[in-house]
Amino acid sequence: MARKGFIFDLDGVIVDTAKYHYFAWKKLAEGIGISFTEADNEHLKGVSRIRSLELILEWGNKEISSEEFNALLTAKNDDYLSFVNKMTKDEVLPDVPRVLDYLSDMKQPMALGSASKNARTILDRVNLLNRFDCVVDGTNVSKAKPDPEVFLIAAEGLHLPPESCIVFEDSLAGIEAANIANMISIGIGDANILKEAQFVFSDFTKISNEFLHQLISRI
Ligand code: B16
Ligand code: MG
Repeated sequence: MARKGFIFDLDGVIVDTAKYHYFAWKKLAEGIGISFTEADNEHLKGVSRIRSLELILEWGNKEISSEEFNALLTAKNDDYLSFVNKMTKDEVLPDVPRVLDYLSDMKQPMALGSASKNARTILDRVNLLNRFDCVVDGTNVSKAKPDPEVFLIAAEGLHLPPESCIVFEDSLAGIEAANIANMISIGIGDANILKEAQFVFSDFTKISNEFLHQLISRI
């Protein structure tokens, strides 16, 4: 059986932590007089914590000192973690466990490739930390998606060339990163948004074991 590297994004692919980011960013933004909607939150998916705050300040036309900037980042993350710390394995998105089990049975290497600095904490909360051969997160990368760095480090960690890797991503920037890395990009979400992905599925319930088998077998 061929070996392929299966790389999973975290937020929006394995769990839906976007809602917790939304609650925490909304509290922060409104606390400094900037309105913040769910539509605004969409633009922060896959974007690093620092860049997210820069964007919120740009949208609100607000300038703050670097001390205040850092204090706000800490407060946001504390809020976010208060939600994360209550997560259970029931929050793993539908059919993710079935896909991980199938790929394990097929002896396929698996990695996590996320922008989040909290990725290990979240995986631990939902009992999935030991399912990945390699975890690359916001603590390992210096360049944000669409830069392919996160996925290239994951491929290296799996000891596979990028062309043998397959990426599951919910963000446009992540799909771009996978394409630039020369990996197969699989969008999880809306096909009208994730236009650049090679394949798009609304969620993992639509991804059959037969399809996974074809990915493993293709040259
Ligand atoms: P943290 P992903 C991303 O996760 C989120 O989509 C994005 O909203 C968040 O700002 C980013 O992680 C950083 O997260 O504040 O926990 O370091 O989709 O790359 O798994
Ligand atoms: Mg994501």
